[in-house]
Amino acid sequence: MKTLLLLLTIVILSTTISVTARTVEVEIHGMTCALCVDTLNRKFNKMAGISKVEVSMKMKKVRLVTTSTSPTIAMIKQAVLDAGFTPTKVSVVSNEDVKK
Ligand SMILES: [Cu+2]
Repeated sequence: MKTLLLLLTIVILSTTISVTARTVEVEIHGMTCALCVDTLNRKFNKMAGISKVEVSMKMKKVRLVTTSTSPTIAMIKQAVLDAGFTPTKVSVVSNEDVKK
């Protein structure tokens, strides 16, 4: 009985994890105009595991909603570099269910 309960807990927990989304904020250096915003938008919209992209020129930030594990922080940083910008800070702001 105890084992069953434990198993059930694990199943419930893993289900929760699989639907979990992560919000990542990237501070960007070198973003100056609408074209930069567009470039970053297109770059991240092409990446697997990203469900939402918000680029703020005013805040010089990109906010991404991703799956809990992919893409990795390193991949996100590399994507920013590939787009021609410098990621000054990458932070995971939340790791919870997406409210849509
Ligand atoms: Cu620009």
